[in-house]
Amino acid sequence: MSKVKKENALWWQSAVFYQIYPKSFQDSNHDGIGDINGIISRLPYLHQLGIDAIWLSPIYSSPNVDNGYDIDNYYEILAEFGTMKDVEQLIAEAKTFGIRIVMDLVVNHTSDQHPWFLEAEKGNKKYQDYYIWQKEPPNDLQSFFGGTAWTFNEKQNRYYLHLFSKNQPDLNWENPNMREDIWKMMRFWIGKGIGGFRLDVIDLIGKQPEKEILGDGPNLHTYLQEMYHEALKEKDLVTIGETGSVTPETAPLYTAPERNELSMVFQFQHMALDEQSGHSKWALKKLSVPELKKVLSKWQTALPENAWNSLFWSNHDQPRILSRWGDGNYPLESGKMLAILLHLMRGTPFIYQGEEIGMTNFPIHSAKQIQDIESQNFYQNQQKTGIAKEKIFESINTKGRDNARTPMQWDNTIFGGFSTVSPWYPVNPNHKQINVEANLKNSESLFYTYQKLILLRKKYPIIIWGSYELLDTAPTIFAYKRNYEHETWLVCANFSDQETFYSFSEEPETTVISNYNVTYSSINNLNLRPYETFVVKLKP
Ligand code: TEU
Ligand code: CA
Repeated sequence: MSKVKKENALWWQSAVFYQIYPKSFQDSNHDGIGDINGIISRLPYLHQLGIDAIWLSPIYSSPNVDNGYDIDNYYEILAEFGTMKDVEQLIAEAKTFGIRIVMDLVVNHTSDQHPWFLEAEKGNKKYQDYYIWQKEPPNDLQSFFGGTAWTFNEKQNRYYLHLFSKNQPDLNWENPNMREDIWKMMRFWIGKGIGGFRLDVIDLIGKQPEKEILGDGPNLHTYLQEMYHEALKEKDLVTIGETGSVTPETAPLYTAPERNELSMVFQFQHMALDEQSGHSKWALKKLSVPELKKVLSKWQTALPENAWNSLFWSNHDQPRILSRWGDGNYPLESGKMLAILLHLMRGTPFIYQGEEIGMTNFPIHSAKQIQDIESQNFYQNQQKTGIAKEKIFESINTKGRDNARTPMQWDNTIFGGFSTVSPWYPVNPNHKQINVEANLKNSESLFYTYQKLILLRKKYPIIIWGSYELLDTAPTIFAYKRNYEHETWLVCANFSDQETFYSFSEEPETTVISNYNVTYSSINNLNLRPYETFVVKLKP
């Protein structure tokens, strides 16, 4: 197996990405809704953090049934977010900070208000073939948001497929005219100087719904190769595929460079570890640390040398990682532990807005507070089957997507510095303590750990290129080695609120980073405190 060399690095292999959920990042015009100018005003902050690229969740024109993941015009910006001029300015100003803008490409489906669907409904033959229709539902395929995936359309007197809400009809990827329209749209955005695309549920585009084949359909990779040749190949772009169905075995099909498909994928196997297997995400289960070690390590080692992957704890669909797998009694220690464990791995790290300052879940107590369509549907369906309210709220508060979507907490003022008026969704009351300003003032804060981790990645190629080996330790000790050009680093985390004894036989040379501010002169006979985590370079 040939070793990948740092000389051949592509920009996105040494980069750290930051995801922005525009609606909740920064309001600039006092309407309680985040916007593009708000993002521009916060570029210096992102530059201080040290990130290289922003994945921008959708900002296109949208009826907002699924907060922008239902697009009715790919060429227009949602008015409440700003204008195309603002976006051009964002791309240009970000560039002055060395930050690239990565757009969210949502092409598995459109909004039912997209002119293509409206034309299809009217009987326009060309556009009918842009969607997936059936006289009768061929099966009882379920939508990811609950309920049937086949909805009857009165005007057409037949059923159409929607794997998400009924207002998000699935596009028919078998239609070459439809694909040509997508390539054209992608070229339009590439022409604006963006850094690339995050491709929403892209593993679904090869689906064969009649056969209930969704992810990984037979033509999936043909379409991705066509996309590369028709839209991507001339520019040095990053493409990150959101692929819920990907396994370490199928990942190289998307990411092996010679296949000319995508740069990397998001895998979700670690995100499923706190749900009961075979059930939905709402069926809660406690995380097992040994399982987490196993899954993450498998992704570190199973990919061929030339395939690449992403690293993440959170995004706009997931609960806050600190509330999920951190510990409220040790927010700083456990938050730093999670950050160090992930950022010392091989792959491109993604930070979700607010993760770097320790934002947490938002407690929902009434149905009125549920904003997200997935949680709303879940709530209604559960109510119908007579499940106790407390149980429903427990699931929603643990796993609901609203947790990640509360406004960014900039300071301790009434609306958290996000807006001067009452925001579209309440700011988490803990913004009085947890906010950017407080983080920046305190040199021991989580922010500075993230900042340091990003700097370390820039400085030490071992983090980017080193091989990975999970160490066989105590169950709750997550320890691994990275090795590169005769140098070995050891990463060790006590993933537990219990003091844990562990002894390594190796000798440390220097301490790279730690969450208890310790310099480790020996790693024999350690009594590791709750969540104690360190990275040391070993003596050769
Ligand atoms: O999410 C894909 C997806 O499968 C989600 O339904 C995911 O399973 C769920 O959110 C986990 O709770 C993408 C986007 O990231 C999401 O925001 C969109 O709602 C969805 O696609 C449809 O575009
Ligand atoms: Ca605004």
